[in-house]
Amino acid sequence: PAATRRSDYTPPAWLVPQVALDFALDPVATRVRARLDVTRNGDHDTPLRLDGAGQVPLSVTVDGQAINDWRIEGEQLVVPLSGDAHVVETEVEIAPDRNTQLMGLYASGGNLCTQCEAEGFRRITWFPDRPDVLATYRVKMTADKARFPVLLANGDPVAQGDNADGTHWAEWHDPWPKPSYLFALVAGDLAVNRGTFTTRSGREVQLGIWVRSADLPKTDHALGALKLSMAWDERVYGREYDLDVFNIVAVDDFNFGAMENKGLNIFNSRYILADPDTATDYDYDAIAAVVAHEYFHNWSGNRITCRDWFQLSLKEGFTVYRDQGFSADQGSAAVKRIEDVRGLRAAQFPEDSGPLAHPVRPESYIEISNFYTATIYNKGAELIRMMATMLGPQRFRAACDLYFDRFDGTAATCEDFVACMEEGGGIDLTQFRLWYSQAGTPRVSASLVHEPGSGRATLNLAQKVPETPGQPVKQPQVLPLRIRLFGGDTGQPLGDEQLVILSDASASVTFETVTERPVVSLNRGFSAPVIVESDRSAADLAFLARHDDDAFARYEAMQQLMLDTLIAAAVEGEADPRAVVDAVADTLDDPTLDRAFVAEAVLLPSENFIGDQLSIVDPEAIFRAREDLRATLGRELEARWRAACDPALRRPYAYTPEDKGIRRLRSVALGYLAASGASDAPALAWAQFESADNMTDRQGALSTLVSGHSPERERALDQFYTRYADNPLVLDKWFQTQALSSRDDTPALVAELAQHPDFTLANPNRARALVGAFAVNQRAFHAEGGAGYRWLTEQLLALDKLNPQTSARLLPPLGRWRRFDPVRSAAMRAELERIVATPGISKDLFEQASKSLE
Ligand code: HT7
Ligand code: ZN
Repeated sequence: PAATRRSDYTPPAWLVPQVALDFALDPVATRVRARLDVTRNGDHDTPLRLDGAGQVPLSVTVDGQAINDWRIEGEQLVVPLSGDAHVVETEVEIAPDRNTQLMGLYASGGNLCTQCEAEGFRRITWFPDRPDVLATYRVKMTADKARFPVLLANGDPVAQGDNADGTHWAEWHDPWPKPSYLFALVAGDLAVNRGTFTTRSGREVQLGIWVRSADLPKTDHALGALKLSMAWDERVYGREYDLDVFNIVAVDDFNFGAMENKGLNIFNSRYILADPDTATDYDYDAIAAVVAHEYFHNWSGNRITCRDWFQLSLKEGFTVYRDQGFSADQGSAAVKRIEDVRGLRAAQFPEDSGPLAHPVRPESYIEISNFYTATIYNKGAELIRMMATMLGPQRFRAACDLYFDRFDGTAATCEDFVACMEEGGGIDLTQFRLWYSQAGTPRVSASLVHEPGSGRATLNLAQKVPETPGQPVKQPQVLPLRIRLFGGDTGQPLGDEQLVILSDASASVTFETVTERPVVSLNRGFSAPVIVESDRSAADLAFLARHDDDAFARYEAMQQLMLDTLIAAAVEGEADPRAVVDAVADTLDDPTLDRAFVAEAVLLPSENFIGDQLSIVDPEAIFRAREDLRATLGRELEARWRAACDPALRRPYAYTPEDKGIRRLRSVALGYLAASGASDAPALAWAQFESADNMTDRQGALSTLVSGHSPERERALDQFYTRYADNPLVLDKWFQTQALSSRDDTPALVAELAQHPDFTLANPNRARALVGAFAVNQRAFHAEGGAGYRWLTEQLLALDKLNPQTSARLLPPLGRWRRFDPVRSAAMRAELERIVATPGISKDLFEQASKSLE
């Protein structure tokens, strides 16, 4: 398949200022009539080219006359036009109920809905399906009234009526010009949770969360999050909502988390539905974050969209940065930052160091759906964060205002955004732009030299941006590093925090009048998304874990201490756990720390993260080293863990930051007790499981039991399954928890679960719950013999026939083959080769597999 290149961008030859769509909706055969007002863009004699996939035009007319000189070239309908403005009308028939890719118009749970980003609109009708063609849309939908009583589209409703044949119709109009990827409609039997929000200029907005009627009681949290988001965007960014209606619809079958269609967001139901019995604290937080994310797109994405898909991070990186800020403001900002950095390290760092590494603004793609990546989203957000750090809050806000004012109503580029940061912030970002074009995570080495005699301390810094596919040579990047010194004897800060901008390959920073032995706190708040390699001793790290006044840096010191111990144990076979045990004990004992922070700080780095630090990963050695340290911590601090999960301390469920922290620590403590081998651990976990009044405690207990061999394990799994057999989102947890088990027999159990009557690859959530979770279970996936690799490949090939996007997104664990021993490596490669050699695979899967082999 051919690649699309950023350098090939040309403006559209024809614009489409207005569109009218008329849908005769039916799951088996839907008729779509499209009326496009087209205008020539510039002086050229290029014909009109409309994109289409999976449909044949039943008719084509120009200015009301049927024409026959249209032709199909590849996936385009080519219409020769002579004048400068015409009305082009087409009619097509599509089959939503046969659409298993879930792109375009498809059926989910008996309802009809759309997903158009990135290139789904072309599966609905012929159109210049590119983000720089902005049109106003008028949409009429007709459907059977009994089956589809609710008809929704973008914008505001304008008219509706009944027909004599049992059908009804509704017309919607969206006054804001938008690209086709933001088009949406929904037809279904849905109930609504309504609310209102009055904007700061006095517009009353009707809010609606639409779900199947049985799910209505689970929508209050999402509605509340929507109102909070609307108020937050006004307060923090000065951005107000711009329509009279804002609807959200939840569907069970969805390729992603949610979609920001103008005025009609469509969500994966897992990011809407919540009640304490079925959703964990993690789910509640994720719902608020995704609701906020999609809402914030109304400005960062919809009012200002992307010129082309290479600019995807313009909207996604910025919007992630905005939703991270929103979530940080709802609870503990430090814990939120820790979670975000953990997510970045789990998903983006491996991507940036593997065969699929790409810049935040990529240069080419075969299938754009493969580029909705952690690099575009999360690293993109870190780029915005670094600019915000360098500008400071006032200048960053002024620069954002400039961007929103200057580019409102247009399709912009990453360069446009950076230029606004530069102009509005009064700063030169010439070199900073390398962050957009160079892939790879920079490595920073840091070492502090103290001369007690002169009182001078020198911090020597050096950076290296690693080689990545297609980019052998890199230039140094701009790294904003927040740094502070602490006195190693007193624990007191030595001077204020400094923002050091490292822009050369190496540099030194000098501190004067340092009379005490200094300990350096580096990259505080994770101010730059880099890997820091420092020569700080275990004692210094333990010191920072106790004394650093930056909560993130404190967490980071603890993680580094744990990591050093675990790597020594995995590689050399032994390590002294004393420093870790003491630091964990002190953290647990510190009454000034909030429990959510404590729960994060005492958790060991994941097996995958440990593996990411090693050039050759030995999954079994890593697992053993981690289990040994868990067991040691479990035994040595047993009384503390028992206190943290003492049932007597339980209070009735409440979704508050404090209660969330207590619950999180309770499950972490239960895990440590189980690891210690305490004979009553399964009984304690069972008691927590059985008596829980919320899903967080129940799932925490289940996860602990699932990695063991106690009779309580089977009882809990059976009870969980029976209790939630009718709840697909909770059944996903049942599958996922088992796929993440650390038991030896997990590969076999997972293969068995794939035969379970409730398992289906057709539902992306279910496929991700079992297949996706198994592939990131390092020990199980890489178990000797390569059965995990073969099983994943079979699932990917089967899924590819139904839903190429979802299949391609599950492939990356196979692409880590270079990091394993020759036997594993060869087995992984063989599976990638098998995928590439399979006739008829999608370009989605082909791109991921072939690039993983390069
Ligand atoms: N902007 C949305 C992206 C999205 C998507 C991409 C590919 C295929 C299906 C999809 N559904 C939604 C989601 C977001 O970032 O807000
Ligand atoms: Zn987004």
